[in-house]
Amino acid sequence: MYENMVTARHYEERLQEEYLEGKQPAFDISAGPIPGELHLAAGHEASGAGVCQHLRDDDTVTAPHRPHHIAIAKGVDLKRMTAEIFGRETGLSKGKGGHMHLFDPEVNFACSGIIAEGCPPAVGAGLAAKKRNTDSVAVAFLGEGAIDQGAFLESLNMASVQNLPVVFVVEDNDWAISMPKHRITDVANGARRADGFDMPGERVDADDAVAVYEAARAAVGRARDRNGPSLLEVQVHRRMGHFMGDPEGYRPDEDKAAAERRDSIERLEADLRGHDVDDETIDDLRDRAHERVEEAIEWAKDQPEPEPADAYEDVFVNPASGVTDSEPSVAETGGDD
Ligand SMILES: Cc1ncc(C[n+]2csc(CCOP(=O)(O)OP(=O)(O)O)c2C)c(N)n1
Ligand SMILES: [Mg+2]
Repeated sequence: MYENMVTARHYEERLQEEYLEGKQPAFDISAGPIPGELHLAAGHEASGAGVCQHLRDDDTVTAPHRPHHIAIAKGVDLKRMTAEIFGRETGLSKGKGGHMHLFDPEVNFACSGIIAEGCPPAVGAGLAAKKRNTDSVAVAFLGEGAIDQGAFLESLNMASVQNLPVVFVVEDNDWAISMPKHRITDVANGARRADGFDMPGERVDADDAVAVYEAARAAVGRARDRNGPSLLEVQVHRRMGHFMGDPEGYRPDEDKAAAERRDSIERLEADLRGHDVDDETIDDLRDRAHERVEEAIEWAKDQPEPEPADAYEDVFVNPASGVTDSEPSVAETGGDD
């Protein structure tokens, strides 16, 4: 988990440097090697690592617009993910998705810039696992700013009433762009929402990555054992602006300073030392993480850019092309659910 979290943090530090190239002095979002928005997840690492540690490649994960730490923890190909972020042809989506739309079918990972959008597909993956009688599970990550979306609440209900192997993970960083959590809900402990759907709910602090790991073990285990869905709310910290270039004028200095003080990576490192893990081992883990990041970034920057003529390829689908006469309809199969 430590290596994983250090990889995610270093990856974003490096992306930040690359992103800023050519964008200043007057911030030009379309300039530089990574054009467009970039939402960094520094301070969220323990959530991705603690949860995904329990997952296999055949388990599904959907993530929101702040996805890097989750994608890394799920085992998404780091080189192809980086090429995607740099808009290169060999990227996961041939450079057409960008950092909010990473998609890796090898490890069943997808993310979206539409908040709470990942919840219904995760429920679909859970339903597929149930119907196919496999023991795979699905996890939907979302931010606390998305908890009043119908897509989230309807997904909780569907997962509950169908007893599906789905875990919903709310990453509560107290902010939805410039909107503090207390202005969107009176329920400070979001895990209590689980009660309304008769499923277990737990709130855990990401300061302690091992506590996230333990809570996730219970939730993922429940799903894998076919005992139904769970809701996990993880208190994380947004160490950065909402997106790169966000001047954060709305945010009290002390709030940001507190986020910087509460670093789950430092704490996990201290825990490891407390368990007699020596400096050399910690340095090795860190070096390995840094090397992997450098390799991925170097590789991605060397990749070709897509041909402008291919801009529309794989983007639009002829709605008629996927439908065949032999495809049985739900009515024909009778679908028991
Ligand atoms: C359906 C929808 N509405 C609005 C937006 C615009 N939007 C992008 S991020 C965001 C706030 C997200 O906050 P949160 O879910 O807490 O995630 P965080 O950015 O804090 O990780 C909003 C409203 C969107 N992407 N999708
Ligand atoms: Mg938030």
